[in-house]
Amino acid sequence: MVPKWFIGIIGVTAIGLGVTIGSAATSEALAKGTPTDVAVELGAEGLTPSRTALVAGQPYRFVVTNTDAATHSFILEPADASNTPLTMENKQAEADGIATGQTASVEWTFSEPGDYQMADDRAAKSEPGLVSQFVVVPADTPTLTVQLGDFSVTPGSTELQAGKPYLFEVTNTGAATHEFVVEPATAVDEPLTKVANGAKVEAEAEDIAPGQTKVVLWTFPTPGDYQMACHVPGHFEAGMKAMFKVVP
Ligand SMILES: [Cu+2]
Repeated sequence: MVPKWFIGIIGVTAIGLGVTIGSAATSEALAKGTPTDVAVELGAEGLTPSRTALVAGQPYRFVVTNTDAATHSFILEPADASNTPLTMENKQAEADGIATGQTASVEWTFSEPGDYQMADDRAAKSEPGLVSQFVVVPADTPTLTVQLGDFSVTPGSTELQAGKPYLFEVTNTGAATHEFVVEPATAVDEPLTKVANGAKVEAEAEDIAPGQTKVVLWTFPTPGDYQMACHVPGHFEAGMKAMFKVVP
């Protein structure tokens, strides 16, 4: 017969252990170079990756799920290439014949920073939507670990440097869906913008589900006061903002 107080302690210890094991496993995994997952949906709407900015020299595993009615292939290649998968030793960055409902994975470490794309090139000629561009940043790019809670923003850093690219890794640690917007300190839902490859890009990541991580790569050309905020209705008012400075 185990006394009730003992069960209580076991319960608490188990929770404590769970958390400890969880975080220890994460740092150990990073040290050993266990790949970071990049979920990719290959659907009727095209290719939707969970991350659009990766870091050179770090291992990734692209977990590609085909939700479309047709069979597709998946390749990683330089931006604007056509059916030219990256190669490493005798390995090619591709997965062929992914049937409807199937998931395939491709593990890859990018040795060089640059502009890349993921594509189903065999279909790309008739379906240009099956291409999605992403960037690989140099290994020494500073990364900010941003946490979105219910209802707070933990910015990771409160002083950044102008003219330097930063990779914001934004994780939703809350129970509600959040978004991540970078804007001037006095603004409300006016994300910073830039033009990249002729298209307007906003400094934000929308629809971040609980537990999900999205990334935003941003360079601040102008010093000043800024904030990271969530503009899901009511969240900003509930405290979802964190101020930071960009110094010259
Ligand atoms: Cu929110």
